[in-house]
Amino acid sequence: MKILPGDLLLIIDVQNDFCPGGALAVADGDAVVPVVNQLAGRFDHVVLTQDWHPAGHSSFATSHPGAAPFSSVTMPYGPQTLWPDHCVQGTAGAAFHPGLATDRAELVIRKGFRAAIDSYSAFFENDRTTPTGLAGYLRERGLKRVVMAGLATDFCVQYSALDARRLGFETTVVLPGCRAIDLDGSLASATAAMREAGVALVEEVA
Ligand code: VGL
Ligand code: ZN
Repeated sequence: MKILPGDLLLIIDVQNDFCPGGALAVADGDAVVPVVNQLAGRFDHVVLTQDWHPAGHSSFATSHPGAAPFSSVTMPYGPQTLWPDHCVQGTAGAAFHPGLATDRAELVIRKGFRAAIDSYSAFFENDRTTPTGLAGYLRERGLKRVVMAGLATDFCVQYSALDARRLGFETTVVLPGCRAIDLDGSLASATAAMREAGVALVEEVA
């Protein structure tokens, strides 16, 4: 993969709760750590996202009496999957994986920090309209391409990649640096949707 000075590496949610042993563990999630670390050393610009929910967040099944984790509800902004409690602000589960090389990151975008709305994408909350500011950051700095990896392929990576395309950025997802939750075929539909939207899916890191 050729990397240019105007490229930004966006590392999505490489946090303890998404790794084996975590509250919302993604199978083999920690396998992305060496891949993203190697990538981070090759980019001039590295940005991290961190899922960062208040206790009692509305995306937690425990906030909806009788609702099971991984079921879906309708929120004022649209459908929302309900998750086990995860990435609660300040907890060990919300911390970055201890092996993640964070030193070269110039910005950390925290998302999902408002109780009433979730945020999968690094660019918009789940209403698809409330911005995080990342698009402005990229534009002000003249960065043209976003290269992504992290967790989970079919949720936060997919939403970030589709939004990046919608905003007009060249977008690449490095699949060996991603792992999926894969709920009811969500990995296959995410891959298809990203390809359809013009996201470049890279199968090899080198
Ligand atoms: C994520 C579900 C809930 C993700 C975050 O990082 O993909 N998935 N919160
Ligand atoms: Zn979350």
